[in-house]
Parts: sequence; structure tokens; C-alpha cells
Amino acid sequence: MAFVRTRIRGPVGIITMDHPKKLNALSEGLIEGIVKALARFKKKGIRVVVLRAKRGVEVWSAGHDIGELPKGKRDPLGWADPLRQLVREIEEHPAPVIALVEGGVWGGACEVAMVSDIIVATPESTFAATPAKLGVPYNATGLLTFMWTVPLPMLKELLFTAQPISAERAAQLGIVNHLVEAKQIDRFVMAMAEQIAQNSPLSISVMKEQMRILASAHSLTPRMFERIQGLRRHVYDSDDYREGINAFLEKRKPAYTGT
Ligand code: YXS
Repeated sequence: MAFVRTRIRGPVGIITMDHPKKLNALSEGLIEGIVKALARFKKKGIRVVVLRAKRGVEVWSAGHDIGELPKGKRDPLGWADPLRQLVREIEEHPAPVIALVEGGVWGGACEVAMVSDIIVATPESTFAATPAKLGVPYNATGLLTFMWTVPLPMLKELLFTAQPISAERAAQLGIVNHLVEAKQIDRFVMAMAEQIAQNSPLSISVMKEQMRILASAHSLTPRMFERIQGLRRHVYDSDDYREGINAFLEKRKPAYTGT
């Protein structure tokens, strides 16, 4: 699988993102590798999945591959887009997924870590939710993932500033389950995974799916949904949306006009 390496250690399946040239940006190819690995682990009855990057990386994942974002006039985070598919695959995977985080977590990669069931991070890790920095209208289920994990006032600060927060702050907020030094994190995560794997996989997978259903139970009327889609279309059809992407690709600061 391009950009992804997998390993099975007893009941635990390990997926390592490995596209250093693009800082593990969530490209279609990298996402395909993760999704295929999850399908293989499901077939093999793997009881816990660990999603990680290579040891010692500065960046766990740089988020959505910006070069793959549509240049406007199309929802950049539609149902069928790879990032949305990946988030659904993780939340619907029958086994718990532990995100072993080391380095910077950016944009949509924050959602990938937060939709994972457990996050164990090194103290040097950081988390930055960046739609506002790029002028991207995040999507409803994506914001829900964040809202389930981050207290609302803190989520607004994360999204509106688009600045990284430390793993320590994330742990204080309950976003990160455990902070573990880099030299111990492998052993710590494997011990937790093996502990989970000794318990009933049926009970765990059913409770995971129940919590997903209960958390996503919302009385959103068609009128509300159409308003959300209309608001988001106003953004991805805007000059600012194109400016955010072009500025990143041209390696310059964006100049947003609000139009
Ligand atoms: O110039 P080359 O060809 O070597 O490539 C550079 C970067 O262009 C590339 N790269 C990316 N390519 C596509 N998509 C990305 N997200 C991405 N990030 C980086 O990797 C090469 C090395 O990057 P460089 O030179 O900037 O490394 P650095 O160490 O100076 O800085 C590392 C970062 C992560 C601070 C910096 O690369 C950065 O700020 N990346 C963008 C992080 C970000 O804003 N991600 C959000 C992506 S959009 C997304 O996830 C959602 C749609 S949303 O926006 O809604 O959250």
C-alpha cells in the first residue's frame, strides 16, 4: 500500500502513515491505504487498531492534501470525498482505534485523531484545527466530531484562531487520554491495546457503535440542513476560499477580503 505500512502483532493491527515528503498529508492515496488496512484488519478479526506515524516525526499529519482540494464551486468536504470516507471508516470500524500521536496534527488530521476512540500523545505533540486559516467551510459531521471531543468555548478558540494547542492543554481538556514520553509511548499503547484485546470484542464493538448512534442522534430538520449547506456553499464559492488554497500553494500569507 502506497504511503501506509501495516503490521499485525497478535490481536493488534498497526497502521503507520509513511509519506514524509508530504508530511503524511491526507491525500487520496494515503487515505486509500488506511481504509484498505482497516478492511483487512476487520476480515482478520483484529481486536484493536493503532494508527500512528513513523517514530520521531515532526508532523503526525499535515491534514487534507491541500493540492487535492477543489478550487471552488464544489463542496471540498462532500460525502464521497476521501477525508469524509476515512472518518466514517474509523468511527464504524468494529475494533477500537487508538491514535498514537507524535508531532504536529493539522486540520482534518485533528478530526482523524479525534474520531479515533482513544488518543495517546507525546508531550511535544500539538493540535491545530485550520479551516479558518485556509478559508474552508468545514462540514456538519466534521464539526460534530470536534464538538463531541472539545468543550465548545475551547473548540471556538481552536477553530477561530487556527493556532496549535499543546498536547498538555489537549490532555487537560480531555481531548487526549494520556500524555506519554516518546521513549515509552510504544510500550504504553501496546499494553493498553493488549488489555482491551483481552475483553469481549462483541461487547466492545457493540458499545462503540451504540455510542456513535447515540452521539449522532440529532433532530436536524431538512430546512436546517439546507441552511447549513447554503451557508457552506457561500464559502466554497467565495474568492476567500480560492485565496486560502492559492496562498498555501504559492507559499505566501493569504489576504482575505470577506468576499
Ligand atoms: O514545498 P514542497 O513540495 O516540499 O511541499 C511542502 C508542503 O507544500 C507540503 N505540505 C502539504 N502538501 C499538501 N497538503 C498539506 N496539507 C501540506 N502540508 C505540507 O509538504 C512539504 C513540506 O512542508 P513545509 O515546507 O511547509 O514544512 P514545514 O516543516 O516548514 O511546515 C510544516 C507545517 C505542517 C507547519 C506546514 O507544512 C503547514 O502549515 N502545512 C499545512 C497545515 C494545514 O494547514 N493543514 C490543513 C490542510 S486543509 C484541511 O485539513 C481541511 C480541509 S481544513 O482546512 O478544513 O481543516
